[in-house]
Amino acid sequence: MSAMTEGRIIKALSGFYYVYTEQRTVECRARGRLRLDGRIPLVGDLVTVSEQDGKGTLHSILPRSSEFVRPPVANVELMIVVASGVIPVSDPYVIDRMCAVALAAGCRPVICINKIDRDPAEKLWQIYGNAGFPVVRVSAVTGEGIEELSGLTAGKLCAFAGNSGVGKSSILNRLDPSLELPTGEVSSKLGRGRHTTRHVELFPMSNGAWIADTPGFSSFDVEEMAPVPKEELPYVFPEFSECLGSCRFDDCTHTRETGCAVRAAVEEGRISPERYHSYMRMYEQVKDLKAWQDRGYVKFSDKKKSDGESP
Ligand SMILES: Nc1nc2c(ncn2[C@@H]2O[C@H](COP(=O)(O)OP(=O)(O)OP(=O)(O)O)[C@@H](O)[C@H]2O)c(=O)[nH]1
Ligand SMILES: [Mg+2]
Ligand SMILES: [Zn+2]
Repeated sequence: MSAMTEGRIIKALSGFYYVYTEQRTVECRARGRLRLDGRIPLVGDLVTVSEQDGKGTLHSILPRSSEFVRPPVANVELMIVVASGVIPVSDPYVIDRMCAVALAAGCRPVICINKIDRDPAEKLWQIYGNAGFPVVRVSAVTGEGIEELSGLTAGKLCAFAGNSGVGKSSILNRLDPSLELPTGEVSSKLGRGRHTTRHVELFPMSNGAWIADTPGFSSFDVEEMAPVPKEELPYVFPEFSECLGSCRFDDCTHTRETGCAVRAAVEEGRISPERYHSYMRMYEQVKDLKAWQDRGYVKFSDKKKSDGESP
C-alpha cells in the first residue's frame, strides 16, 4: 500500500471523490462509512488518501472549519451570495436567509450583485451595504467589477450560491475564461434559470482562490435550509449588534417588546425594514422549536470564539 497523503475533495460524483493532492487529481472511493465516523465527505473537505494501481482510497476526513448543507460544501471561508436586479430578480428574504445560514455555519457572506449591465440594483446595493456586508457589483457580460471580486476572493476557499440563472457560472467564466463552464438561458416565461449546473465543483483560480460553482436553487428551497435557532438569530444579523444589550428587557426577542433597541433602530432608519422583516419571518419559523430540534446545528456562539473576524 502506498503512503498516505493529504488532499482536498474538489468534486463528488456518482460515489467517486476527486481529490486534489500534490498538484494532481486522484479519483477515489471512500473507505467504509464507519471509518469516516458515519460522516459523508463533502466537496471542500480535507482528507487523507492512499493510492494503489491508479486507484485512490479516501481514509479520513480532517476537522471542518465550516459546513454547509445547501450548497453541500465544507471549509468555505467566503460564501458569495449572487443576486440580481433583473430576471431572476432576487428576493431580499432569500439573500438574508443565505447570509444568516452562512454566518451560523462559520462562513463570511459577500453579496455579489450581477447583471449590472442591465440594472444597477440600487436597492439591493443599499440594503446590504447598510447591513455591513461586503457588496460588489459585477457584470459577467461587460466584465465590470470582476477585478474587485477577484481581489476579494484571492487566496480563499469560496462558494457561489444563489438562484438558478443569477449568473454564478458566468461570473466564474469571467474570473477565469479557461474554465468554459456551461451556462443557460433564463426562461423569460418562468423568470428563472434552467438549473444548468448540476453538481458542486471547486476550481483553482489564478488569484490563488478555490471557488465552488454550485447548482442554483429556487426560492422555495431556502425554506428547507436548516433553520438558525432563535437564540442565535439576532447574532447572524450583523447590523443588530450595536443594539443588542440596549433593549429594556434582557430576554427581548426584538419582535414586539416595548423599549426594544432593534425596533427603535428600524424606526430611525438605521436598520433596513427589509432586513428586519426577514428577521421576523425567520423568527416566526423557529420560535416554537425546542432545543432538541436544533440537533446537529453548530452553535454560532462557539464559532465566534475561534473566529475573531467579523463579517
Ligand atoms: N445581461 C447579463 N446576463 C448575464 C450576466 N451574467 C449571466 N447572464 C446570463 O444569465 C443566464 C444564466 O447564467 P448562468 O451563469 O448559467 O447562471 P447560474 O447562476 O450558473 O445558473 P444555474 O447553473 O442554473 O444555477 C445566461 O443566459 C447568462 O448569459 C450579466 O452580467 N449580464
Ligand atoms: Mg451554473
Ligand atoms: Zn429588542
